[in-house]
Amino acid sequence: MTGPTGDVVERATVGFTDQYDAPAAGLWAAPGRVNLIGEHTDYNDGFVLPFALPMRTVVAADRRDDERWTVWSELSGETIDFDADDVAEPGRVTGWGAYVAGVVWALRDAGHAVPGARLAIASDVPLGSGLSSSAALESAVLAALLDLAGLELPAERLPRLAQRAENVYVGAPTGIMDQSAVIRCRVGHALFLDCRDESVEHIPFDLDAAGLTVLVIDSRAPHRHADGEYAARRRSCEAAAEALGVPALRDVTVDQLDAALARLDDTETRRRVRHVVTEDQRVLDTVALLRAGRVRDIGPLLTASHVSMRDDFEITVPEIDTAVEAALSAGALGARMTGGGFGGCVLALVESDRADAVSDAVRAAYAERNYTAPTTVPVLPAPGATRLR
Ligand code: GAF
Repeated sequence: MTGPTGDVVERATVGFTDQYDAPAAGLWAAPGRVNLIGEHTDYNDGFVLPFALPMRTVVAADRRDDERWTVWSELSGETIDFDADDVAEPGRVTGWGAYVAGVVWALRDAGHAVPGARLAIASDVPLGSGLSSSAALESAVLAALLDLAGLELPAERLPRLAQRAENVYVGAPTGIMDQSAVIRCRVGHALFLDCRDESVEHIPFDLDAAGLTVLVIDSRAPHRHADGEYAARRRSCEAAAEALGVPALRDVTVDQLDAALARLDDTETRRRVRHVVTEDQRVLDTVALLRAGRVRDIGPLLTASHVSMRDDFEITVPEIDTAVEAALSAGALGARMTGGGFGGCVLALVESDRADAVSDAVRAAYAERNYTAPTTVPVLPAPGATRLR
């Protein structure tokens, strides 16, 4: 997890002044996220339990008098520019700029007037690691544009706007988890989200008090969820729900699972369904344990989630499985891949005094296999998107 150095707020502030020769009107930030548990359940109308990361994307911005948007990003070092025609319909701006243009498009498509703006973007959220750098970018830009436009929308409406930017403008068929996490999470809490009605409960997740640490291990195996595999999993779940005559797989409970599986003749589809149905239950069980203050006891659920993703949903890769196995062998209470899959990050729940030993064990397992060295970072639940000044 390396990237530009120095404070991210400072980098956005200075980046703005350097680019536009004037101070920004304001600064907005949105974090990355890890999902504690509940993977590929969001687009099945199910349950998820993410928390926000301390790594953030920061946008410095001011208004323009015309309908143009100029955007500088430290990550590419480029400045892009687009106008009202480019956001008249999806797809006209491509590359990283599409996430910004997509937000302008989504706001305008929802009937809001969006003023032209100049933006400078800096970020500590690693790209392509499954930590929601896209949702962080969309959500920071959304927060900035709403304020510049003088629009006050209820927080619960914002994730759908950011998600539409990604689904429709960028064209990635993701669910509602990432934008919800990035926008609605609270410090010290995990966000228990019902993806059907978008109701949330902020579940206290006080790792420090429990003497525990969550390590985020970047597998360094690049993760791509805009590609075919994510979309294929989603199609398979939707087809299974249709075959079972339910609106979504969320409507199948673990008690009904065997009967539901018996009605599906394709073994691969059966595995996909089993993952989603059992994963929803694992989220509910995790929430119940956390509500009871039994943080330590969620470890086996995390590991069971990983096994289900590996064997039933088939979205892990060798680097990821190696990291999980090494972490568990070194005493992690539970470990699992987090995010869309096919690379990205693993999270491990560890006794704080075992954190170094677990990190060392993962690095050693990687070295044995000649994988690119992983990075490990201890994280605590951080706040969601906000205006900084
Ligand atoms: C990605 C998607 F963006 C989310 O909507 C979710 O489906 C996740 O993969 C898997 O749980 O992060």
